[in-house]
Amino acid sequence: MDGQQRLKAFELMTLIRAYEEALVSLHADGKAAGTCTSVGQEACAVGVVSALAKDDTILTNHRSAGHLLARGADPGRMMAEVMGKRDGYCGGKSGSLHIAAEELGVVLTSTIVGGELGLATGVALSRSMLGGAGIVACFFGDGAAAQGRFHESLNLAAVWNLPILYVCENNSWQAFVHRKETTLAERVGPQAAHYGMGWASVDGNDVEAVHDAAAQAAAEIRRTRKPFLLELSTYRLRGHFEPDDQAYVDPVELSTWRDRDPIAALRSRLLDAGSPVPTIRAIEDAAAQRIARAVAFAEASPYPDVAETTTAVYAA
Ligand SMILES: Cc1ncc(C[n+]2csc(CCOP(=O)(O)OP(=O)(O)O)c2C)c(N)n1
Repeated sequence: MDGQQRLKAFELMTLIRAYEEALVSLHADGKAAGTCTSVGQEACAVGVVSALAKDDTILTNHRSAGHLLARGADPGRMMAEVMGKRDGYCGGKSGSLHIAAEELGVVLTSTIVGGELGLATGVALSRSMLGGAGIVACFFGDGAAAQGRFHESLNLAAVWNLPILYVCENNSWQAFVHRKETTLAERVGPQAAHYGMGWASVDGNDVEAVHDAAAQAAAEIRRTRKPFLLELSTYRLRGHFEPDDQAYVDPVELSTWRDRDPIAALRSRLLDAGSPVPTIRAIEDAAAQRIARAVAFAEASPYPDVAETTTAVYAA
């Protein structure tokens, strides 16, 4: 990343943090539904999404605000969606857990853990059969990687040569269960090798390392049209679903990762590289102001009409 890209990454990561913190307090005030935040994982979203091209497609999971905002989603429309308002990306019907934004190439946010893995296989298969150029990026957690669907999806993607960038955000938690209680495997990445797939495992709290690894992986997928698994080691700094007092979390582990906050790390790196303090502060202030405007927009947006509840929905 050059200096400009680093500043842009800082801007987006700060925006994501401000957005999620605002949602937490709106929820505390009874104005928004609970949500799964990605606080602590902003470098994963920004590092990967900044390595994607316009015609690439994204599928994601319940911890998706960072992926959407990094892709250029409007925070006001996202917040309106979480508040169930008409101006939300899905007319207020999806909440925070199912946002889809076709114009951003975000096909789906799945809250069925691992659901996005199987669906990404289908999206990439259709793309490859129709001859589209872009690749599919699929975000999921280490909990999803403990499912059979993970293995089935990777196996088929490898056999069918599907252009999928699998991005495992290994944040050590699977709802209220620590990863160590469900698997003895230290890493998710090496499992891709069993399917003949390339993989890499990098520090998910270092946005530059994530961006470089994702850019390299995406280039390889574009060249070979074969899948690749990128594992990002990170940590969920807030609870599973707001509100959550994290009483079940080892305080030493939590504080170790708080000291590795990806935004604070990038901030120090920028300052060390000569970015002036006023520049950094201006970015932080701009993010706070943008989120204040987003909150005002979402609050002013009306609730959908009762008649709209049965439009644009699908039932099998
Ligand atoms: C099939 C299925 N099983 C269980 C759940 C309940 N659930 C929601 S999130 C979650 C944990 C997911 O962990 P992980 O995939 O690591 O993602 P993270 O929340 O850590 O980002 C669980 C078990 C669900 N939504 N879907």
